[in-house]
Amino acid sequence: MEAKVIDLSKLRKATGWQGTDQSGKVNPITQEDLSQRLNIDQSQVSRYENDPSSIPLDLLFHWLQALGVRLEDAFEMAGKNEPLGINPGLPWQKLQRNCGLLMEYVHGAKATVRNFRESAFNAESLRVLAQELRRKPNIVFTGKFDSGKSRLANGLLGRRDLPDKYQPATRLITYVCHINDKPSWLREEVLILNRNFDFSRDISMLDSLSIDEVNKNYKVVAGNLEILKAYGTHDGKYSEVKDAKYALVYMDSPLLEACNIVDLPGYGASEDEDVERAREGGKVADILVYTSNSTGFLDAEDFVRMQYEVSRLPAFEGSVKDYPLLGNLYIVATHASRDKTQEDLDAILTTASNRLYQTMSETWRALSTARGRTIDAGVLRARMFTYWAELPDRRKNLEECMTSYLATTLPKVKNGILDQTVAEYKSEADKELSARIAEYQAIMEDTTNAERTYEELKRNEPTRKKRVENTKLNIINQIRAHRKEHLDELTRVYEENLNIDGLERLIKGKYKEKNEAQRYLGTYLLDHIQGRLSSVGEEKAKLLKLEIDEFLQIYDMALTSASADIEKPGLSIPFDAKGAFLAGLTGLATLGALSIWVSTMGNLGGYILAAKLSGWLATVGISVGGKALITYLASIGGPVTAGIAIALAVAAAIWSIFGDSWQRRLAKKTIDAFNTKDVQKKFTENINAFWRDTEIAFRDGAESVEKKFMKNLKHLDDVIKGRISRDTLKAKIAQFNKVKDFLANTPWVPLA
Ligand SMILES: Nc1nc2c(ncn2[C@@H]2O[C@H](COP(=O)(O)OP(=O)(O)OP(=O)(O)O)[C@@H](O)[C@H]2O)c(=O)[nH]1
Ligand SMILES: [Mg+2]
Repeated sequence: MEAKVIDLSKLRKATGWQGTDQSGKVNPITQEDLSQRLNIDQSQVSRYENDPSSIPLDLLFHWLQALGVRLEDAFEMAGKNEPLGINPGLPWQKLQRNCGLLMEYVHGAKATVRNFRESAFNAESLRVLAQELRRKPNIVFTGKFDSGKSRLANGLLGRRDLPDKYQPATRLITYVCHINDKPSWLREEVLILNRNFDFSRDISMLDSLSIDEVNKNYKVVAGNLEILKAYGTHDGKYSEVKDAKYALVYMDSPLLEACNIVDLPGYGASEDEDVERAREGGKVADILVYTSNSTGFLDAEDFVRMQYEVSRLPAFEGSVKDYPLLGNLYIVATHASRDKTQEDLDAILTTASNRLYQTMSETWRALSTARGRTIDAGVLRARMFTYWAELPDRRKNLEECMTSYLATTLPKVKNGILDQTVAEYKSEADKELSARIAEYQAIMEDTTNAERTYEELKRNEPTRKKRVENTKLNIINQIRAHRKEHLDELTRVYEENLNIDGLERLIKGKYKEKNEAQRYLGTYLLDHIQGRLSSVGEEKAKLLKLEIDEFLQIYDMALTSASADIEKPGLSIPFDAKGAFLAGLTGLATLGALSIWVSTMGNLGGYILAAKLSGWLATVGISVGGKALITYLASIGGPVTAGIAIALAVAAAIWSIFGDSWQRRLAKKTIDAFNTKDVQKKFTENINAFWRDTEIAFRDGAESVEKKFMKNLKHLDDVIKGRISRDTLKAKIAQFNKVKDFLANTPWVPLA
């Protein structure tokens, strides 16, 4: 039998927590503390830790008792039971094969097809589609610093390659992928990138970058896993290299066959660079793991952070009947060691889920609407898990749930969505290209008729222009009216919620314990105010969407009414007003209320995947490949929130009170905190910015449609007036037909 030696030093550090100090840092028990507990000299503790095989058996038993560890657990901690990682199998194998075939198909296309750009449906957009479809889901690890994110990620990977240690460790947004997914231009296992890299936009398109581009714009250094320690941790050798922002890491692990991992820097008490990075990394999450130490599990700060992350998580509910509600959210109580009994842990999680539900009631209400099912405290409880690497029973539930989610649940949902997306792309392509072909054919076959239609169209131009101008003006006025009403709503919500008597009543009704009220009241109020403002904003955004659709119809109608008078409708002029409007928005970083318009454009259709739109959508915070797109306003583009910084400042300002009945004092204090932290001003600024962004986005979109329309008109003019010859027309028709056939024959074996 192999002799087992217990690593006593590791054991002491891993189990003997002395709690946390004021900065939130976890302190392990020291050698001195242990020597006192054992009533021996510190030098002896040191000696046995250096040479554990020499410890007498009776001392070993006392030793374990002093640390509160059972013998079998001690062996586990000594390395025997290091997690081997989870293995969801190869859930995307069929998909990868499909996408591989698609890529080959595009590569093999004839030059005439490959270079065709007269429609958004072309070989290039098919290639971008394939690239987007084959992207593996991203699991993002987030939570406060030192809460065990990296250690948990390591445990699930079955490796210890991500640096995990006491001090705030992770410094870079660390993107971990399977070694086989390494882009062909990269030789090394680890690549450190600088801040020029646009993570949410570029990460799924690594393959289309070139080594020259990377070297010139993004690369800081490349190397092996040692590089990750040197650049990726706060006390690493090159931690002061300010330029380094991201680490791409390629390694071998069964988990990485099923997903990519994003390990983020932790949230600290203040809004520093790590926090900003944590937030940026969260954008690409398909699955979110939120870690919090089971000692002090989920405080008000965690609530604020989690709310933000969960709101923007893609919703897959509704696509598949037995999909677990909030199935892509894992809230993990880390450090679930033997210090705590199973009963302790159960109680901790249950209390936390009730509190989380009650404090963030508006958030859950809105998410329930967005996801079509009711989220209550029980649902939240079911999304909570424990973890301690050394104890299989404390990690089993998480490991099993995540494995089956990745192996079965998610592929089932995604495969359906992917099949549908490809089918839609093909049918949209066929529709649009056929219409263009018919248009050219009509012109060729019946010139007089085409000319008459065109003349009619020209005659209608002044009327159309006037209608466009009027409607545009009307919409802009409405946007301004919405803004004013939105601000009025803020004043009303504020007066209703922040008066002493009302607040005192609320506190009496809602909280029994002073301590609890103090901790959670500020967060509850902010959530409440935000919820009201968001739902008002969402209603307005939906009204605006209807107006915009009507506005775009003017363009469609200009074309149909032009050919309506003619007995034989020979000429139909396809014009993609929506696509043109959308194209006008793509340069913008925020869309205000127009996020709703974009998000309800249907399940991708042809527009969204054409060109590089998918990357842009990620940039403005709309995720592609969710249940369609997200419609909950707070989750897209500019959420109407006071901002995390202010929420934390308010919460902190309320935490110390003295004087009258505590409820009344707390009410006063809370109102003071809201006032001194300028919460109302902050909300006002955000509402103003939201509607300003909306107006800018609308103007840009409208301008883009008009330009495109005029360009089409000009093209039509050229064709009809014979400036484009019949031979050119014939060649065009032939070319369109080739592309149409090419896209119609796109290879795709149904996945679902
Ligand atoms: N033994 C043991 N130690 C753990 C476990 N989880 C976390 N720790 C320890 O707790 C400390 C913090 O864990 P990390 O994984 O580095 O925490 P983090 O959240 O990644 O921290 P930052 O990167 O600073 O945000 C490290 O010393 C870990 O080794 C566990 O399951 N078992
Ligand atoms: Mg870390």
